[in-house]
Amino acid sequence: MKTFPDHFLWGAATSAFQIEGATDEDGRGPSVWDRFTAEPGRIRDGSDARVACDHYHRVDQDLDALSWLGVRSYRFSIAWPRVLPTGRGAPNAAGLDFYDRLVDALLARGIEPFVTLNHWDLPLALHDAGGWPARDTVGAFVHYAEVVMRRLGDRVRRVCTHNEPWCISTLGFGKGEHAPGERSWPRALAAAHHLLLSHGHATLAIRAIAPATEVGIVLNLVPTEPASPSEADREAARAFDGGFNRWFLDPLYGRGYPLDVVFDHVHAGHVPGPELPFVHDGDLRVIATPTDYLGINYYSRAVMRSAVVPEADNSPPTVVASGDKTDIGWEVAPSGLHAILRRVHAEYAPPKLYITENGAAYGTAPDATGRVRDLARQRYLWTHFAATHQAIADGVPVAGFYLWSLMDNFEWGEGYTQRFGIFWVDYATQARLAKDSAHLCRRIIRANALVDLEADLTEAAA
Ligand code: IFM
Repeated sequence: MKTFPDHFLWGAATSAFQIEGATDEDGRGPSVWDRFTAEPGRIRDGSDARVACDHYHRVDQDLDALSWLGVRSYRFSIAWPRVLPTGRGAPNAAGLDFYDRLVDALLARGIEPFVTLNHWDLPLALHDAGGWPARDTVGAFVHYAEVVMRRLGDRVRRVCTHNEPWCISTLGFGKGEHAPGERSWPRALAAAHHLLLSHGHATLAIRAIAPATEVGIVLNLVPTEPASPSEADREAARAFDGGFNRWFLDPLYGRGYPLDVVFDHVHAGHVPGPELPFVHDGDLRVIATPTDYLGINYYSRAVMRSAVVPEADNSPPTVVASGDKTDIGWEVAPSGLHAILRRVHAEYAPPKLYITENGAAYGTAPDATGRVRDLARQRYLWTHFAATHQAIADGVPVAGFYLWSLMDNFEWGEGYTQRFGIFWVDYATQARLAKDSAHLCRRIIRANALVDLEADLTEAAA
């Protein structure tokens, strides 16, 4: 059997806005996503996250699910507007208390908390004062990081500054698909820079408060290849890889912004010249502050053909993808996970890597017996575990794997139409139900090894 390293950190992941609900309880302020979901036409099924999975009132039940699963760690995000309702100033005691209790409850169960500070729910007041395109938001984020770490830093050993800055900047400000729904490349680029800059400053601030805590950032990375060896397809792949992956990896690892992509933006009229107007002296040094790990969220790859302009969605434009796709339209490509892990290790060498998210959207519902036979998700996860195992065998220092997601939840612009959970959520009753994939993960986590999938499926079917 293929075993994983001792102390491999098996985990499950969620984010506050996607599961908590209770958006106007206990002093929580509004976030940019509360406003976005209230705007007609923004969310595919017209839904919002005011209730979501009602996790705020069902924490114990969800912690029971984590204990049953046997994970060693739980990655969750803190809602900035719950802690600082207007983004600045004095903390809301009830908000901090909620996460304090969550951390203690996890530790009491032997589960390590992995805290994400920013999983997209920027306090609305901060957005209205300029938001991520404004440099002032950098200081506000550092203040928020300090408030959280002063309270939780004695118990939280892993913290992440931002989740997927590409989504916040590109989907939020460039393509208009996520909050705040703008379509302005100059503002998207400024937002991306301020996210990175605030990551660097917050990393330093967190270290000063909690020196024993691992600090890092989480990027969604998409391995990219040309559809053919033609020069045009290779150029399309270069541009996509540059905007999606290198725009974030290069500055984080001390190389500054990739010049080829800067010139793409100059050529497109997004910035006036090779000098990016929002970059001040010293910024790049701060952004490149060394971190303890890089978190990688992996879902799919991109195969680029020149005639197709990468279009707006959270998925990579797998323009010539053959084979299976998940319900959300993303190609199933476990080889891409192996490829991106190897590449990041070879080219950027973070001291440690976590797969901070991986999972698949399939709508498989409970059958007449109440069982969720989500075979496709089981195959998806198993093949991605296998790709991870191979990368570790190749020498990539992958220290953990977090399933996305613990339970079905509010999938941003897709509303509740996409189910990523290994637990089914019945939104009418808020009942949770372990899918077959949850049972498979439980066996794999217990064995700390890749069980034989086909034998496992036969056994489970018997
Ligand atoms: O649900 C999201 C999550 O919030 C961020 N990473 C990708 C997931 C699936 O789209």
